[in-house]
Amino acid sequence: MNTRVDDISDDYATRTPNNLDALWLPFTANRQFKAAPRLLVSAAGMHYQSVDGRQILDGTAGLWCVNAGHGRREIIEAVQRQSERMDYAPGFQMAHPAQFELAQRLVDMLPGDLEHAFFTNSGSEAVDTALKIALAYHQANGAPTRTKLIGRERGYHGVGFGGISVGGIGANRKQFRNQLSETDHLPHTHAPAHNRFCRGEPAWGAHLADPLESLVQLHGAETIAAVIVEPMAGSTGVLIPPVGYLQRLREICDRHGILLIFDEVITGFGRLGAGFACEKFDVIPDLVTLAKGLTNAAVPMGAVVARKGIYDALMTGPEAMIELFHGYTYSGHPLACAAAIATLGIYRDDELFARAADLAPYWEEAVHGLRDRAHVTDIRTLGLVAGIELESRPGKPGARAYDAFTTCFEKGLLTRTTGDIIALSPPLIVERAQIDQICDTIGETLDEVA
Ligand code: PXG
Repeated sequence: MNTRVDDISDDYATRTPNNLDALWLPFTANRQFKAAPRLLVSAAGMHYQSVDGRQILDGTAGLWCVNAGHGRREIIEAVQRQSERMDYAPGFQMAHPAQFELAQRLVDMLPGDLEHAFFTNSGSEAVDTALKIALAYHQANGAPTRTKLIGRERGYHGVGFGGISVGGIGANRKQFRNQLSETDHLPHTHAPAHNRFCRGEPAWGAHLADPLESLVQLHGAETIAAVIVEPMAGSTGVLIPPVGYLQRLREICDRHGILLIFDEVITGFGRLGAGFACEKFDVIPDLVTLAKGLTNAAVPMGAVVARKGIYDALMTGPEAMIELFHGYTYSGHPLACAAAIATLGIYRDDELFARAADLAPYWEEAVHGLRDRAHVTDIRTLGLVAGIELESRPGKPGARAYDAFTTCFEKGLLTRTTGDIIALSPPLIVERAQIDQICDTIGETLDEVA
C-alpha cells in the first residue's frame, strides 16, 4: 500500500476536513453540528485557537479537566520522554515502575487512609470499577447479600452501564432500558426556592440526606453495598451540597455498614479550591473516583482510590489468587502515568489548589454580578465553578442556553451548557482580567439572546 502524504504530515489536524460524515460525535447533535462545525486546532495557556484562527478563552478547562491550563511544557516533555523510553507494558501480572510512583504520589495527596490506587482510562471506567470494588469488598467481608447500589437524582457518573444505572439523568437512561436492576436513588439537593443565588454551600438542605435512612428501611441494610454521589454535581448544572449534607450521608452509611463513594471526577484536583472535595468538606469516603485533572487531560486516565480497610479486606485468601477480577489493557498506561506525575508536580510547584482558593472570592463576586441580567433565574458558585441558570423558553428547554453557548463561542469564549444552565470552570491559572472577560462576554450574550 502506498503511504499517503496525509499519513506522514499532520496538516489534517489544522484544516477543516472535506468530509465530516465518517465520524459519529459523542453527546452531540451530529447533524446540527456538521452543518456548522466548531473546530479547535491548537491550545496554549488559557486559550484555544479555532480553525478560522480566532483565540477562544477557555471558560471550562476543556470539559472540566485542563486544570493547569493548556500545553504545559512539563507534561509534554514527560510524555515525550516516556514515549521514547517505553510505549506500553502489559498490566496484568506485569507492571512498570512509573505506575507505582504515581500511585504513591496520588495517595499522598488524599486525606485519611485513602491509600490504594487502581488505574483506569476514564471517569466512566473509574465509576464502574468503584462499584465493582464495593461489591467485591462486601463479598470478601462475608456480606455477599450487599449488592444494591444507591445513586442520586441528577447524578452523573459517566456512561457505563453501572454509571448510568446509579446516575440520575433521565435522558442518559431512557435510550438504554436494560440497566442494573439493583439500584435506587436519593433525591437531588437542588432547592432554588430555598437557596437561590447561593455563594458556596447553601445553608438549607442537610436533611436531604435522610431519605437514605428510608431506603435502608425499605430494602434492608444487609442488601445495600454502596452509595455513590458527586460531592458537587457538575454535569447537571452545579448543584452544591448543603452545609452538613455530606457529613450526614457519611453518618448514615457508617451506621448501616454501607460504603460511601465520592465521584470526584470533576471536584478532584483543585476545582473547588482544595485538593479534593473530601478534603474541603472534611468527609472521608471509602472510595474516590478520579479522572480529568489527574493528567490535565493530556492523556486519558482515571483512578479509584480505596481506603486501607477495603484493600486489606480483599488481600486475603491464597496468595496465588487474583484478588479482583477486573482491569483494563491500558490500566496504568506508561504515557498516562508520565502525564499524571508531571501534572501533580505542576499542581504542587505552582500551588494551583491554593491559587484556586485565593481566586474564589473574586470569581464569586464577578459571576454573581450577572444576577440582574436578562433571563437569569439563579447563580451558584463554589471554588472556581459557577452555574448560571436561565429561564427556559416556553416549550423549548435548553434552547436559550444553547444559543448563549454558540454566541459566546462566536465572541471568543468557551462555555458549557446543560439544560438551561451555563456551567463555568476555567483552568486554575485563570487571571482576574480573564474572569472579567468571561463575565463581560456572558453579560453581553445574555442581552443579545432572545
Ligand atoms: N463522573 C463524573 C462526576 C463526571 O463528571 C464522569 C464520571 C465520566 O468521566 P468520563 O471520563 O468517562 O467522561 C464524569 C464526566 C459536562 C461534562 O459538560 C461532564 C463530564 C464529561 C463530559 C462533559 O458537564 N463528566
